[in-house]
Amino acid sequence: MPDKGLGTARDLLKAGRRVLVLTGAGVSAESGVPTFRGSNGLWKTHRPEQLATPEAFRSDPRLVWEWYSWRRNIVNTCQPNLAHKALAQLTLLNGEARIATQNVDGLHLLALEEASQIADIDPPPKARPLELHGSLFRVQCNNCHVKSNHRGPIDTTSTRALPHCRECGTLLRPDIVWFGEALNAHTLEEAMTCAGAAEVCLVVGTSSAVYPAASLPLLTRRAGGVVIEVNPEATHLTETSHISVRGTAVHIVPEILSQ
Ligand code: BJW
Ligand code: ZN
Repeated sequence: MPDKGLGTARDLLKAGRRVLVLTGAGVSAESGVPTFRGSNGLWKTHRPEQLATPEAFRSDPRLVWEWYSWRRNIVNTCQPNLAHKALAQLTLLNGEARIATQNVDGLHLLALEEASQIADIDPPPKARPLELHGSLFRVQCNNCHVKSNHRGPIDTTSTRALPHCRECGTLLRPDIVWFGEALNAHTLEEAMTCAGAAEVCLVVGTSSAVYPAASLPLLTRRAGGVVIEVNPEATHLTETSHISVRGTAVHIVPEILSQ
């Protein structure tokens, strides 16, 4: 059974240099970004297989782009919260701490950019979050495999109006990892290496229902590290974590990372 100690979590995070932070939709919930599962989650009103699979995109790209455009518009109104900020500080100050996120909202990166600007330092490359499931603000060409940033509005009035590749004219897709698709091999490998080497794996705001992300804390545990979970509810990970702190990201994360 997991211990529920907030104080123990703080002590372990203070002592541990090698820290992997795995985050999910819950870390951005208090910024106003909807989660996927649960009573108010996106999957209550949208079926994943109609929107988050390559088959869905092939059969109705306009519907899929409408959904991503709607989510981009929501995220564009959101700001990093105190949990994103505390985690950005952690990776800025501790060169051996790393964030791996399942989120595609870019809020960890924004928090890092803001923290670096305030501190007037260039963030080290390793402070950049590993974005396991891609980004809402990047697009990808299935033909020439080029990825590019895309922040502007998406015209979803017709298939022809959707974004197309400048090089080859192919319809572009969101740079998101859909169900059944492989994660970027380098990103996943780096996350797995960090997980295996971590003294502490801090898991914030994820239901731990989606693989391979959900297996990262298990790698830490298997290698002798400690798993700390922060979540207002019990998850698939709760029983295997050493410490499970019940509470929201904004309430708990700054507290357990405070010196
Ligand atoms: C708060 C809070 C607050 C609320 N503070 N907390 C092994 C076993 C079984 C199945 C599989 C397996 N391996 C692979 C699979 C298949 C599949 C999978 O895992 N399926 C499961 C559902 C069973 N995985 C895949 O298909 C992956 N690909 C793959 O494995 O490829 C293999 C391959 C190899 C080689 C060649 C080809 C293939 C890809 C997974 C991609 C996931 N994509 C999605 C959607 C697209 C992204 C998008 O549109 O945004 O990513 S699914 C969706 O779930 C999204 C999320 O990133 C992901 C995780 O969700 P998350 O973040 O945990 O959110 P929620 O909503 O579930 O939970 C929120 C939590 O926050 C809750 O716990 C709340 O309590 C909490 N919370 N408020 C803190 N304020
Ligand atoms: Zn192309």
